[in-house]
Amino acid sequence: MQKICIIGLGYIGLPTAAVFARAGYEVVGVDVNEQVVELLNKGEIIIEETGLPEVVKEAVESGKLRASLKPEAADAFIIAVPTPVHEDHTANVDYVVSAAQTIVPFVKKGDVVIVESTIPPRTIDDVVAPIFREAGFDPEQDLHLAHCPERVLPGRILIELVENARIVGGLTPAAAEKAADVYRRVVTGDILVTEAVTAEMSKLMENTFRDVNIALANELAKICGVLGVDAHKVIELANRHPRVNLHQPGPGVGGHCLAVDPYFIVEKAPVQAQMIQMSRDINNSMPDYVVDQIIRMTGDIERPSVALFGLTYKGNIDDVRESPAIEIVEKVIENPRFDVRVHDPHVRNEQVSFPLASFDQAVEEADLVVILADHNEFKALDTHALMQKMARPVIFDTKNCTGLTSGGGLTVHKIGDLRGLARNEANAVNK
Ligand code: SAJ
Repeated sequence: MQKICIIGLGYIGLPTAAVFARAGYEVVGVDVNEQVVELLNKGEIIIEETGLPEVVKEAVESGKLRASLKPEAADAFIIAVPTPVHEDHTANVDYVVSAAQTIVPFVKKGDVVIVESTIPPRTIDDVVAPIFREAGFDPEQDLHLAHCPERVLPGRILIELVENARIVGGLTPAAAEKAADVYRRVVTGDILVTEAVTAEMSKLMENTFRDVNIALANELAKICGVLGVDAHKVIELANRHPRVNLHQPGPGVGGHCLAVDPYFIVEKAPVQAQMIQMSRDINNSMPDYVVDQIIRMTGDIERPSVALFGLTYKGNIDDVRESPAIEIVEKVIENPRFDVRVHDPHVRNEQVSFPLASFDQAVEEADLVVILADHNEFKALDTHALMQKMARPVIFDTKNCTGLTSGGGLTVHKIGDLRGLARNEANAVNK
């Protein structure tokens, strides 16, 4: 096994291509985006991920990694394209289907074909295998078809690609073994071999586990808002129990994984998947909850200046996909009462549809600073500058990341601690 063709050079496909090239494979990365292909061939990338620019540059310079608009013959094919959702939240596997179709002319008997994209249960059996069957292959005999879900955490991708355990689910036991071999040269974590459908379900449950737990934390934050309790303290104390691990409340759940994957289970078993659906609803309600609190915090000002800090779906990345922060910004901008400034040192103007401000521009005469992402920059806010520049130094920390507390003229509210707001107001909003 020498050559690997990777379809999709996004957040998963690109680092995978670079790490596989670094391990000695000849890698061709394929993407429909001409700019991505052109840049990669120069050793450059457009996504932000710790350590990735260096690994890519080295891989391209070594001649082991190159990009192309078209697939080519290889020993193994890895499909790493997005699976977005339709309006009704059902999975859109169109990109996986078209990726499989584009490689069909280049696949030969004995090749390994792996889907890393997240897919609903039974997609390998019911959608991908038939594409090869129609092309004249017997997918069980002629090919080694497998689902090997990516499980890396943005911000830690290069480490987790190598160190995490990998689940490899084959259409047949032989396919699982062959596909596992592809990863053995790169991965130091355990390789866990199973059937395709079990791999599909395991991946979805990992993210669903996290989504449901975050929903519980968000519900706790709302309950504490009504009862006048500090949810962050409750979490800290409860987590001292050896079998309790409450998650963190926040402005909502974003990204292309947690906010999407649980629906792939709901789609297949809507009657049974009650808690999963409800968790999605609770997490989806958080942007409105945050906007309601912003309205309360500025209720006494005629035209409040609100500075919104952080647009990405989590800290220290540049990814604004499915970001609850974007939803919150749009809702606040829609409200004509507010003078809005938006600041995010990790986001470029062309990524968003509203103007971005520098830190200084954003805080100048602001009545409220709202933290929506836990970037390192916001964990070390210059309180002196805030006190000097803001018209009224009030912070609403929806990520509980600033470490700031009320005092010395500064007022700090947190997503799970709204005791600084009048209790009767809290009741009014939460009813
Ligand atoms: N979040 C909270 N509270 C928490 C933890 C997270 O509100 O206690 C929010 C984050 O702010 C963010 C969202 O959840 O908006 C998702 O962030 P994340 O860090 O939990 O996960 P992702 O979406 O970046 O990556 C997840 C990971 N899955 C798990 O941790 C089970 C990653 O390993 C997967 O590879 C990735 O999904 C994926 O691609 O499926």
